[in-house]
Amino acid sequence: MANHLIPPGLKLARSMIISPEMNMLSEMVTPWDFKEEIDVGIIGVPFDFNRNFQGTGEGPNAIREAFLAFASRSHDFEVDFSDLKVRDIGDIRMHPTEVLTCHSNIREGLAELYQESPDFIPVVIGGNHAIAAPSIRAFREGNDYKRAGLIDFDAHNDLGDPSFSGPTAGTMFRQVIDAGYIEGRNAVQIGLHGSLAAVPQHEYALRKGVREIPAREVWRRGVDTVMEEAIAQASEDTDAIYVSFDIDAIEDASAPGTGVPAPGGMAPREAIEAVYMLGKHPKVKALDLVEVDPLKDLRNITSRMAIGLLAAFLVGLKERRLEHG
Ligand SMILES: [Mn+2]
Repeated sequence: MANHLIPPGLKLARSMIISPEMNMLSEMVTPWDFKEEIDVGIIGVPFDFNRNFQGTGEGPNAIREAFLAFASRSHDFEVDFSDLKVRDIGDIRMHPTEVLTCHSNIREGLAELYQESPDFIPVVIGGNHAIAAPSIRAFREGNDYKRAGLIDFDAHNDLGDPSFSGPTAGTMFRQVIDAGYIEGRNAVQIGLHGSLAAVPQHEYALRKGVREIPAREVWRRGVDTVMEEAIAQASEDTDAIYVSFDIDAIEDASAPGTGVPAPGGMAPREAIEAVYMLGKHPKVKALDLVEVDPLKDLRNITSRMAIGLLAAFLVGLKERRLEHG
């Protein structure tokens, strides 16, 4: 097992829906033996250091539990992705007190996986959004992409100045843009909404060429149109796209279990369609799903939303495999 990786924090129990007619995700997503060639590897990052109380460290296990209610065929897309090999790689080991040790474990653990493993698409499950910085650094350092794009779904810019608050869940995109891992003109933020917008962060986005697509623009112009534009911008002169999905991009009522919710976000249907399009696109090489906080959740709505997104991504990926191999 690679450095800083420990076995999954939760082994999936057998689903209560036991039927030979259904291929439940809980049966399909088994632990990885680190040898088999796989399509998707799920990596838990139970990181939740923040100045206020959070339960995002419980996110990976809550999402693993939510697998129990899903099967591999999508009614909406009329696609069965049961022949994709999706494996649970395990969790990145966290340090109980040292934030920066957690960050370097994420960066080194993921970079090592990228370097040593055959091609697979990592789905990194947080954890709070701060993990996107070490995850993107690893994505760049562990692969030989010349340039990479970023598509981020979020209620907020997360482009705060780290010299004020450090490597938090509000500064990580500025960290990776300033460090040259992503060029601003290849970064797109989708689903921004509500009135919790910091003016200097918006100005930074304008200065660096980061495209902002508010949730309002998604419903007014349509998800297909804005996603085509987002993919075009993240693809221009790049050979890979990293997708980061902060669950707070979605309307509060459909994702209540998160730290900084705001009303008026993307509709679940729009988010599902967007992630499906990204699963289908050959340049998309990594996905993170962050900010699910089961301690704030209601009836696991938010964990199920996360699986809904993951399932749509897998549907897209299945279609990508059919088209491009
Ligand atoms: Mn965020």
